[in-house]
Amino acid sequence: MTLLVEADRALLSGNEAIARGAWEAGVVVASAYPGTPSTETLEAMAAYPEVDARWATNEKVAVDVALGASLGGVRALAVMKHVGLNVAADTFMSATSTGVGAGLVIMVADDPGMHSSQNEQDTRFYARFGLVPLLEPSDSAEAKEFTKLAFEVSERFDTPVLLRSTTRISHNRGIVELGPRGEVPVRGFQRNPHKYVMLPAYARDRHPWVLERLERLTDYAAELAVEEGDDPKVGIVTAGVPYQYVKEVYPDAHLLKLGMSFPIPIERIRRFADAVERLIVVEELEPFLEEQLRAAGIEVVGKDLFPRVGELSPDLVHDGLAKAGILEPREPGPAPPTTVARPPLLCAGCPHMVPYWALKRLGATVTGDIGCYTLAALDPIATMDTCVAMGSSIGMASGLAASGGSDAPVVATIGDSTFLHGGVPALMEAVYNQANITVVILDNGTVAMTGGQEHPGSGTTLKGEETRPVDIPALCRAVGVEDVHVVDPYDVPATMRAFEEAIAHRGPSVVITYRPCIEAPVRIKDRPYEVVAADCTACQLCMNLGCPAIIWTDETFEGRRKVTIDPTLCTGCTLCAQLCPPRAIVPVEVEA
Ligand SMILES: Cc1ncc(C[n+]2csc(CCOP(=O)(O)OP(=O)(O)O)c2C)c(N)n1
Repeated sequence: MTLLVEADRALLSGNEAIARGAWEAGVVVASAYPGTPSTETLEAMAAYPEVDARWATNEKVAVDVALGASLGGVRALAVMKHVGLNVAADTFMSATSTGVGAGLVIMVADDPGMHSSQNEQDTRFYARFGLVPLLEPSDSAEAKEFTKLAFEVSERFDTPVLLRSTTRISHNRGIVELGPRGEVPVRGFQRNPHKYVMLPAYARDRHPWVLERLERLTDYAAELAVEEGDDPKVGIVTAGVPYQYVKEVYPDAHLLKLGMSFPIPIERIRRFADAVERLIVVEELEPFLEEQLRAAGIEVVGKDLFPRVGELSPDLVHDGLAKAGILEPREPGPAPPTTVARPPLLCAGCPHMVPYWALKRLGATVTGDIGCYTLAALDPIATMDTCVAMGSSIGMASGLAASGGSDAPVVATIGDSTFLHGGVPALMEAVYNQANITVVILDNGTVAMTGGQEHPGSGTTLKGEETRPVDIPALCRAVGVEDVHVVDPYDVPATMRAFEEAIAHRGPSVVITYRPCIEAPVRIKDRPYEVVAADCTACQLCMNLGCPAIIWTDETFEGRRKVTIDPTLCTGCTLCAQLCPPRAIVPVEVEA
C-alpha cells in the first residue's frame, strides 16, 4: 500500500521506493522469486503498466530473464532475498563477465537477525566474489535514487549492479520525492558472441577486462562517498542502515558514508583516516569493510565494538561507541513491555496439518523443506527431521534412503512452489536412481509463506492474467514416477490410505495433497465447529493437529484436560471432527 502525501512525494517502504526508482529509470522487464524481505518490490512493480513484471520459477531463472532482457536492449531488474542469490549464483558469476546490454540491476535483500530466513549471509561478499559494484542505500529516499543510479552505473561500466537492501530498509517507510519516468532508447539485441558466449577462449579475454573495470569502479566509488562533520579525533566509516543508527545516537559524528560498499574507495578512505586520530567502522553482520581496510594497512576498529551476529540497532551502536569511550554509557531506560510469547503455528484449517499428522502416525523419517509447513518441525506436530534449503528435501531423502540409515520409511515433504523452484531436478534424480522414497507435495496453489503470491502452478500471473498452470501430477509421471496419488488433505482416511500405499510402493512414489490455502487467494471461512463439553473424553487426539483454534479448558475428564474451540479462529475445515473418537466436535448451530 502506497501512502501518498503530496502529488510529488510519497511515504514509501524501501521496497516500494526501489520499484519506483526502477520505473523512473525506465525499466521494462522485472523478474523475481518471492522471499522476505524483498517480495513487495516486484509486487509494487506490477502496478506500473509500462513494466513487464513477472514471477520467475526461481531466482536463477529471474536473473536469466533479466539478463536476456538487458541483452535485448531494455533496462531490466531482478529481485530476490539474500539466499536467492545462491540459487542465481551460476548465472550471476558469469554475467559479471558478459556485462550487459541495457542496464541490469540485481536487487538483493539481506535479513540480518534472520526474521524469516535460514541464515544471515552478507551479500556484500558476492559483489567481491563477482567483482561487480554494490550500492547500499540507507533509507527509502536513497533506495529510489540509488536504484536509478544503479542503472546508470550498469550502462556506464557495462556491468550487472548489485543493489543491497536489508530488512530495515525494505520494510521501513520514508518520504520519497517522485520523479517522471525516464525515456530510455531501446537498443535492440546486438550480436556479440565474443562478449556473450562464455566459452573458454572468449571468457579468458573477459577476466582481465573485468579487473580493469574494477579499477575504474573503484575511482568512481570515491565520488559516491559523502563526508559529514569534522572532528579530528574520531572518524567513522559506515554505509546502509548503520549510517542512520550512527546519526541517531551521535549526530555530530565525523563520518564517511559509502554509497558503494564494493569496490571501496580505498584511497579516499585512507585520506579520511589520515585526518583523524581513530578510525571506526560501523557495519552490520560481517567485518567486510573492516578487513579490507586492515588489508590495505589502515588502522581501524570495528567488530571489537559491535556485534557480528544479528541486526544492529541505535542502542547497540551507542553501546559500541560507549565501549570505545566516545559516548557516555546509556542510562538504563524503562523496562521493555512484557509480551506474551506466542509460538508460531500453522493457521487454523491449514491443509498442511493432516499430512504431517499422518506421517507422525506412520513413524516416517521426514526430510522437510522451506515453506509454511516448516512449522511442522515444532510442537505439537514435531514431524520434520531436516530443513536446509529450498528444494533440498527430495535429494536429501534420496541420499538418506541410499545410506540405509533409517529403518523408518523416508518421506520428503515439499510445498508446490518449492517443488517447482528446486524440487523437480531432485525428483528426476530419485527416479533415475530408483530411490526408495515417498515425496509428498503439499499443493496449496500459492506461495503462502511469503504472503500468497502466484507461481507457475497457480494458473494466474503476477499481473492477474490467467495462464496455463503446470500440471504437477502429469509432471511427476512425465519424469518417470510410476506411483502418483492426488488426495484432498481434508479427507483424513483418504490421505492416510494414499500415504500407506505410496510408502508400500518400492522405488520413488509421490503423494500430492491438493487443497487451496485458507488465506490465498481468498480467505476461506466456513461454519465453525464446537466441542460438546459433556461428550469430550479428553483423549486430546485433536490436539495433535496443531490447530490454533483448538484450546485447553480447565475442565477435566479422568484427570486429563478437555479442549474447546475458539469460534473466531475456526474455519470449519472439519479435520478435528473427523479425528474425534466420541464425535464430540460438531458444527455450531446456526439460528434460523
Ligand atoms: C532460495 C530461497 N528463495 C526464497 C525463499 C523464501 N521462501 C521461503 S519458503 C518459500 C516458498 C513457499 O511456498 P510453498 O513451497 O508453496 O509452501 P507454502 O508456504 O505455500 O506452504 C519461499 C519463497 C527462501 N527461503 N529461499
